Amino acid sequence: MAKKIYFAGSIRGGRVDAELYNRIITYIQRTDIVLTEHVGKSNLSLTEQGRERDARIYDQDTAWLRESDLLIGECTCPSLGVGYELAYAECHGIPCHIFYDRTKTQLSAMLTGNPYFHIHPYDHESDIYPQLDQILHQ
Ligand code: 6K6
Repeated sequence: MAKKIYFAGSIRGGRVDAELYNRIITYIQRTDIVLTEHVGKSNLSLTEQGRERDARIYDQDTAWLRESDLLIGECTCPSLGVGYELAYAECHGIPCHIFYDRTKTQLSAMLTGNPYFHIHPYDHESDIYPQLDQILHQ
């Protein structure tokens, strides 16, 4: 059965990897359901929406997190929101897989130091997809 995937990637933390997020999301969608397809879109609004609209984003995203089968995060570009989502997913017992390009960044010790998280450093984007196959089809 298709899994529900919460894909997490930087939005206000910076959109340098938005096209990569989109490729990963498209890859996952070949077999499974991505609840957060918007994270890979190039035209999304980065500006603060005001407390009320941001509250709706928070409510929707945390509801999606609670119903997801697993979280897949691309964490090369640091993001407070993604860090929060990872902690929220851990609190709700949702398995978390974290990818990052080790030639571009070092991950926070708060992630690499937590044995709850499955950490997947990669050197090339092409390394990501076989690992996704294993995660999604195990
Ligand atoms: C509208 C359409 C697309 O995006 C919007 C408005 N913003 C957000 N919508 C949905 N989820 C968001 C939005 N901003 C942040 N998030 C969530 O936080 C996503 O699930 C990302 O994984 C994460 C990014 O956090 P920041 O701190 O980099 O923004």
